[in-house]
Amino acid sequence: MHSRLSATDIRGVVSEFLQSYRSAGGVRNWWREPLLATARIDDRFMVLPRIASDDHVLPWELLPSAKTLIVFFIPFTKELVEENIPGPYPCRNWGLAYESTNTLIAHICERIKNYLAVQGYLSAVTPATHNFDEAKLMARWSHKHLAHISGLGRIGVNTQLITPAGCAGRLGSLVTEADLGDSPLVTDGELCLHKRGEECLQCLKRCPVEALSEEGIDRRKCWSRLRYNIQKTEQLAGLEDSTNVCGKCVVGLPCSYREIS
Ligand code: B12
Ligand code: SF4
Ligand code: SF4
Repeated sequence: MHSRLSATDIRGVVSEFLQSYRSAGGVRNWWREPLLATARIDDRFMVLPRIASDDHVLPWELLPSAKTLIVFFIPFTKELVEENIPGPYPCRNWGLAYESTNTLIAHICERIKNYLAVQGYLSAVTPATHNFDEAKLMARWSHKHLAHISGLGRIGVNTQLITPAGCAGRLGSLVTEADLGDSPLVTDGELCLHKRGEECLQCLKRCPVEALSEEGIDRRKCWSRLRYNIQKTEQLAGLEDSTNVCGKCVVGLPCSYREIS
């Protein structure tokens, strides 16, 4: 059965799913309402190997019949964002939310995929993370860059995607045969104050290992810190070894958190 679908339908599916996921019990709620954008698959994606990893996968390599990219951002609650501000190490809840949000992203992708399958469309999903080359510290499928192309947000000096709800949260994406068209949330201009020509650069000062500069990120420095945090800090003791967290450069900043109606 093929019917006319739009990004609004998918937003509804995600919102309903999150509501029942939260109320099912057994999971702590670290999340606000997700933001979602779609982009028709066309030549815009050809830029990916130039602006992200040079071997970045193109949407049609994931699913040859793909017509649309769907990308979503799950913003963290104000309480969690504020709890991660003090000190040089992440709070335990930041680590717990990392694990729990990766699981949630996988469930949301599956929910969208199943919903579209019922309408007669195939989809191909990708994981939230842990799909990167540890030598290059780059992924062949970068949600952040896909989100930039789709207009879900813009990349800030902190090298994170800033959305209309802020940058503290996590991203997921998938491709589908359904033609949902373009539905950007940000169409022009930057969301990062510095990139807009205003005074800021506060993110640079927040990094405990000086991994950030105006030129970008020293991935290796950041990675060493994330590994140190999970292996040596008391706050994260007992969490999965793959809990790669710090996040000081996404909290306590003018771009961290924005209320959305
Ligand atoms: C590898 C990786 C890392 C590496 C590299 C980080 C990085 N900046 O890319 C390390 C281990 C350091 C890392 C750290 C963190 N990560 Co990480 N990581 C990834 C992963 C797996 C791939 C990212 C990737 O391929 N980067 C590629 C390179 C090229 O990105 P880049 O250097 O930032 O890109 C620059 C160029 O594109 C350049 N550029 C040049 N020309 C042009 C032209 C245009 C038009 C544009 C747009 C850009 C551009 O500008 C960019 C910024 O400088 C993704 C998951 C995924 N599969 O997408 C998560 C991901 C990026 N990480 C995430 C997070 C949250 C973190 C941490 C906060 C850890 C934590 N959870 O506490 C830190 C933040 C560090 C930081 N400030 O970036 C989130 C980001 C959410 C967001 N709001 O953007 C992601 C998307 C995971 C998820 N599913 O949500 N991560
Ligand atoms: S802290 Fe300021 S300079 Fe850094 S990313 Fe956010 S808005 Fe941009
Ligand atoms: S995650 Fe931590 S170590 Fe990495 S760039 Fe951000 S503040 Fe620096």
